[in-house]
Amino acid sequence: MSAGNKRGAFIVMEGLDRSGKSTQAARLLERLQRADARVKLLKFPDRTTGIGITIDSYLRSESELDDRAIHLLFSANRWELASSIEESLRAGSTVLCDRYAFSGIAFSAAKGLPYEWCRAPDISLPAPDVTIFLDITPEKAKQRGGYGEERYEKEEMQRMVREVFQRIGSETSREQRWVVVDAGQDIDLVTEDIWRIVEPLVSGVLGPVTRLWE
Ligand code: NYM
Ligand code: MG
Repeated sequence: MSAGNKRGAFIVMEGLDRSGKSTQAARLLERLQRADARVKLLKFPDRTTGIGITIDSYLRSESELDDRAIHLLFSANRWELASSIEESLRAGSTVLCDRYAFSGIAFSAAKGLPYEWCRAPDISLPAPDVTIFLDITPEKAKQRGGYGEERYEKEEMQRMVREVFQRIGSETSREQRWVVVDAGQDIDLVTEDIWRIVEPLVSGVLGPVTRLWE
């Protein structure tokens, strides 16, 4: 990162299950490391923390939890890492995040919880400088070898999740950019589209870290 009062960029990747998000995040990490050594890759849910272990057990259907309780745990899992995200950004690292608060809203609202209720616990989290939404139809996602065993990995559910993601995108402010990338195209073209969005941010961004929906 160049000198001056720049901080690291906060980049979030979102999408349906099987949208290719984790593959693209890994490719982007590698490319960022070549361009700028200081980059951190995070993934939500972070299944390694105490809260994350509870979430993991729920996702694998090894335990049951009230819809609102699990929603709040997903949010708490972000809050427990919020200050370290901010510190990394201020220290000049690029932070790349595989899923964030938008997944929290999309999956819980798709289950039928009220949209505004779902958004509330994530208000004031560090806001991404850009969110890249890897858009794929649920039909196409399903063709990619089918879904795994985890909760939510069903075509009908994914269809509703996509609709909520589209609503989130339409309501995101200009400053907190939401960029849609066609994730149904050739994997290398997706990588190139993502790089075109991220490359201008590699040298860091000016101004303080903003907060979600404030
Ligand atoms: N998920 C993820 C939620 O329901 N709420 C959240 O806040 C987050 C971050 O967890 N189907 C869901 C989306 C996924 C699942 O994520 C696990 P992944 O990226 O498939 O490991
Ligand atoms: Mg998944």
